Amino acid sequence: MQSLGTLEELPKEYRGKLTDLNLVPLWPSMRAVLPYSVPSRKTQTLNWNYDSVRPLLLEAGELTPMERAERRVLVLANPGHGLTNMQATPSIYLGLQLILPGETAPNHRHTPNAVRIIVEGEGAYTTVDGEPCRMDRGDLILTPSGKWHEHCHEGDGPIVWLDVLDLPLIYQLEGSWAIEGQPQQKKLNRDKSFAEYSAAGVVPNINFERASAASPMLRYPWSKTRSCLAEMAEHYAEGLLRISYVNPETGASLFPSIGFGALMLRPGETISLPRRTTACVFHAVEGAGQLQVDDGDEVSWQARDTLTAPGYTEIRLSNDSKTDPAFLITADEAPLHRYLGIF
Ligand code: GTQ
Repeated sequence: MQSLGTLEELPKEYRGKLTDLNLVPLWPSMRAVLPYSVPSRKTQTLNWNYDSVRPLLLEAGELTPMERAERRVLVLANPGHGLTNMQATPSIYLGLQLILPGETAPNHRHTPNAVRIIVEGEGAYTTVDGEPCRMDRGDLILTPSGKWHEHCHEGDGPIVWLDVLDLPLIYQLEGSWAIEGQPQQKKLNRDKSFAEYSAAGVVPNINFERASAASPMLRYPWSKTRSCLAEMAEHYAEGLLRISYVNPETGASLFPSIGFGALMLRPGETISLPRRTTACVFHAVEGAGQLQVDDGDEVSWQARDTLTAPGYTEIRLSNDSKTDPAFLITADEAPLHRYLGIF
């Protein structure tokens, strides 16, 4: 490959004239933006160990009342992207959110899409456009772009969940904004959308109309996902045990930007995920093990930890236990890569 001219080779005076007119020569930066064969990746392989983060999150509960936070969140910022940019991967934002008993994170809606993955605690619910979605460990609660949502906690201990948003992408597109609303009237006692879609392959047909492209199901309980993976394991003695979370009407990913899935590792198993273009997020729901990216160092993880790995790599995950399975929820940018034709 030919080496290209550098900035320093250009006369200082010429560079100054370019700058004055807001011009930049391409060739000195050409290889940086179009590297040969493999893209440059800022996403670092990381584990945010929950046991380390939890005390700081609880301290935030003492330091900052809800009125002064609105959302009491510690953002899992991948240093490769710059801590203040709040990116776990190029387009995925991750945050651990704490609500204490009796607190409410007030009603609002915004353009970014969000999923909550419940990490610890019980007795909380998120009301999404009037529908209270209960939040149990490992559940996915969807608040698609534009839907009102407020989080309430009527349980005893703290509740913590992982927020997964396409905020970095929407922000980059200069499309990120929010509005506050009055507290929601709970129109229902429980999540209707889950009742409607609680049986696989069965969808409601009561004055039924597909009103929106967003997934109509707002809560994906972990108990269902776990039993599906466990039953799959009875049929497959080997091979990846993996599911995708989809819109039950269309089979599309939950959001156009982020795809969600879950993996089961059999006792003692090491799996290798095929090399793909997209960076990936892992949240360990059960078990403990190792993650290795290409020939890099191994990172240990345990239940409730959250990890990231860059794209274009081979990812190996292993289960430390010889007796029990391990389960991880995944999030990646595959839908966006597919749409853009770069997957
Ligand atoms: O719960 O609505 O972590 O609006 C970041 C922005 C959570 C939320 C975040 C948000 C929320």
